[in-house]
Amino acid sequence: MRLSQFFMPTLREDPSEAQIVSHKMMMRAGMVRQASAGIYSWLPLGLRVLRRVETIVREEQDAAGCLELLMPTIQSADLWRESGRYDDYGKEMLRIRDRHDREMLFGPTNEELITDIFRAYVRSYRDLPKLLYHIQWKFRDEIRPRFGVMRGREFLMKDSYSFDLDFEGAKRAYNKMFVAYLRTFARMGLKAIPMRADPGVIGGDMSHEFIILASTGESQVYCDRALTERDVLGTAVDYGADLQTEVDRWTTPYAATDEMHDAAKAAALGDRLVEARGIEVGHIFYFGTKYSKPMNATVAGPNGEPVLVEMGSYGIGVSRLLGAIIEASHDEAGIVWPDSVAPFAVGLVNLKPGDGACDRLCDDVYARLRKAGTEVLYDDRSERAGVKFADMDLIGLPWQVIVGPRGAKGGQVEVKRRASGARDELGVDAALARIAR
Ligand code: 5CA
Repeated sequence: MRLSQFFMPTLREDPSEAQIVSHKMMMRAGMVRQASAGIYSWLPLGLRVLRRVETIVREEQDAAGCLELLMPTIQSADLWRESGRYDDYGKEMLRIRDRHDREMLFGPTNEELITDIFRAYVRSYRDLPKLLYHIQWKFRDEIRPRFGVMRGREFLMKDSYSFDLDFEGAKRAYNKMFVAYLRTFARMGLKAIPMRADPGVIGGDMSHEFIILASTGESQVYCDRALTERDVLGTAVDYGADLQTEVDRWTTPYAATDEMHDAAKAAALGDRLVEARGIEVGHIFYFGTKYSKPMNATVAGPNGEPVLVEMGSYGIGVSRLLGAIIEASHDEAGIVWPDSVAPFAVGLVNLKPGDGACDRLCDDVYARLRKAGTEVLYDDRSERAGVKFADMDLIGLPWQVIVGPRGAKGGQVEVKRRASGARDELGVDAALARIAR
């Protein structure tokens, strides 16, 4: 992609409304634009990252044996009356009337709708277990939307739902999702710590939040220092492993959110106790028959009698993750995208467009990178070098290839790794080999 033809409206100054670094940088990099409070348009650069994050989430759900479907954003109030949540949900639910004066709503989550789909088709315990998910926009009329995409009113969520015959089955599904979450966040370069959580309005009695520690986080958390020091990236557990052992390994050290905080247990940790702020990027719940009972979702059990299905739900804040990744990975100059979610792998900077040697060398590098299937953003604009460097650092692509008139004559380019700042003067072949590594 040539930057001269791209649409990336970067800003020199921090927007005044942005309070935390991820919000500032997303605005400055031209990733999103606020449409109204807590509602954002995704500009091309932001959308590319959102898609990357979504793809990792999807691949890990698929790997866990979860089946993707797609439910609508607009739901009928009737289903929510059946579960009893239509009144409980309060002002956070955006309620709408259609032209026939029927009560509708913009879905804040999908337990009711998925339970309705399940009960319409699934008849026998032999059809269990079932694990279904979708990735869809949600709306919650948050009282204080803030921090950009971190606490939006409209936001993209991955939500999965499990259906099992008994508690043991439900626990297996819960453990599968637990492990899928460890893998998902690790692939994004995030250290996400599972913490005992309050199931809240979703209900139930087994629940974990996955938390990224960050001083700007909205959640107060308490945990054993050992957890913060663990190398989360090493937990690429596969589903052949004993999942219960894996889950126990991650949940035995003390880690809890504010509501579940146990002062006595925490005190026992002594100076190993970490009190910190965190960003909730995922939340998993087991809630048994909380929805299947009022909505009468049953299957015929082994002896022919109807059995209420045991359920759980499992959410990931897909759009929130962009903010969380930036909070976890940036420096003074801008964002430092992990390779796995970067909008382009390489930024190619032509310091002197119009100079024959620079143009030829850039065209060559650009063509060869594209041929190798590497996504590259080519800054071919006639801007000052300082502007180009600042923009490139701000948007945080993992590699920069910088081509200036002096080096270009001798066929040399500069390769810079954004994360470390390490730079090398290399010939084109060596530069391409370095990036491909
Ligand atoms: N039905 C359950 C699980 S599928 C549920 O809705 N869980 S939740 O309320 O915890 O939301 C799941 C995830 O969505 C959260 O962990 C968080 O990462 C994200 N999320 C929730 N509210 C917002 C919001 N206002 N803005 C951005 N992300 C949000």
